[in-house]
Amino acid sequence: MKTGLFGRLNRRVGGWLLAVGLGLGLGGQALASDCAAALGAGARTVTTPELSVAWLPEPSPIPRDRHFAIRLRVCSPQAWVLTKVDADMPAHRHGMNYRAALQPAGPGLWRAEGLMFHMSGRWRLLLDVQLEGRRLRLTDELDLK
Ligand SMILES: [Cu+2]
Repeated sequence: MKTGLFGRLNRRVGGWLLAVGLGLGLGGQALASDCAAALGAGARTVTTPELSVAWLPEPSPIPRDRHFAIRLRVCSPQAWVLTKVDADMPAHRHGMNYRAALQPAGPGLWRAEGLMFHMSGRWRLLLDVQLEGRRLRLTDELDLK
């Protein structure tokens, strides 16, 4: 069991290092910025070697203690599907008090509704994607005032 866990962690770390390397390259930046541009000003992007996910909260910036939605776009040559949007506060070891509802909103587009960040501090957005049985979790962190 332990070797399996460490194996997965090692692969994840390797993937992140590769993602950082690509992100520094012009190609990775172009892919990420194209992906975000389609969502509008203020969109953020999470990039891995295989895909980018751009996301834009509505309203933006994210309000504290109020429901908000997120428009998301998955950019990849492959047909990755967004399967779940969630968030937590790693430093506090808790998640949201609400479960986000996720709906397709066009080719490569999704909309998550019903999120709420109920306190100030560092939140981590959790984006689960799937491609033919392979699953990846992408994360993005932001500070909420
Ligand atoms: Cu907290």
